[in-house]
Amino acid sequence: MKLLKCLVVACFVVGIVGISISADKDTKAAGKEGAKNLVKNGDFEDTSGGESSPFAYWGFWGQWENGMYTIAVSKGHSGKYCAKISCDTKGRGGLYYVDEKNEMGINPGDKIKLTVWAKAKDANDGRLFVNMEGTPGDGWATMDLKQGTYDWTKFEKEMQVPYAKPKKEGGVFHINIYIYNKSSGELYIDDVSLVKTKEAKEIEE
Ligand SMILES: [Ca+2]
Repeated sequence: MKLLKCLVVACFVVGIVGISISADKDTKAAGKEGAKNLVKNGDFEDTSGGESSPFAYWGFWGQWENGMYTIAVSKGHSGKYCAKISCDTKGRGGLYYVDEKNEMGINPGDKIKLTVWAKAKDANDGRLFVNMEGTPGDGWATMDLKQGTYDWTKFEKEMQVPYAKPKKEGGVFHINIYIYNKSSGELYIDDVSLVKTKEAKEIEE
């Protein structure tokens, strides 16, 4: 009977805080093995984005290096949606997650695991890669995605966040995730996840 009572209370509480719980669940959906995915909308299900991208929390720019890339909502690997990047003119386009306030809570020395699911069609003659940016500098770690034509594939890399000081006064240490496309064709991205695998215990300057 005690268990039943607990269940009734739990249901009541869930009813009250239902909105926050479901939002939290969305954030965790792309995480693996119980580790919390620190990337918001890593599963691209929230398509209430801003000016540069249809996806909440994600930005996009398609015209680096004289390129012309566009971004759109497409059928997902998980859930309903994913991000589709199409090339009109080869150059460099990028889908990015900027975390200037360090809401992910990343510290120098932390060990993290980055996971990206990708699918491609005729993505040729140019690098597809994740570039880790932010306080430690652009490209402090990179992870290449496969070129060519292939179905949903998981790409994963463990990395350690280097020590660096914010350049601006009052700036906070943070890292950003840039997914760059220098290929032709189409690239689909879903289930971007960044989890901490080990916290930094002691940082030496
Ligand atoms: Ca999705």
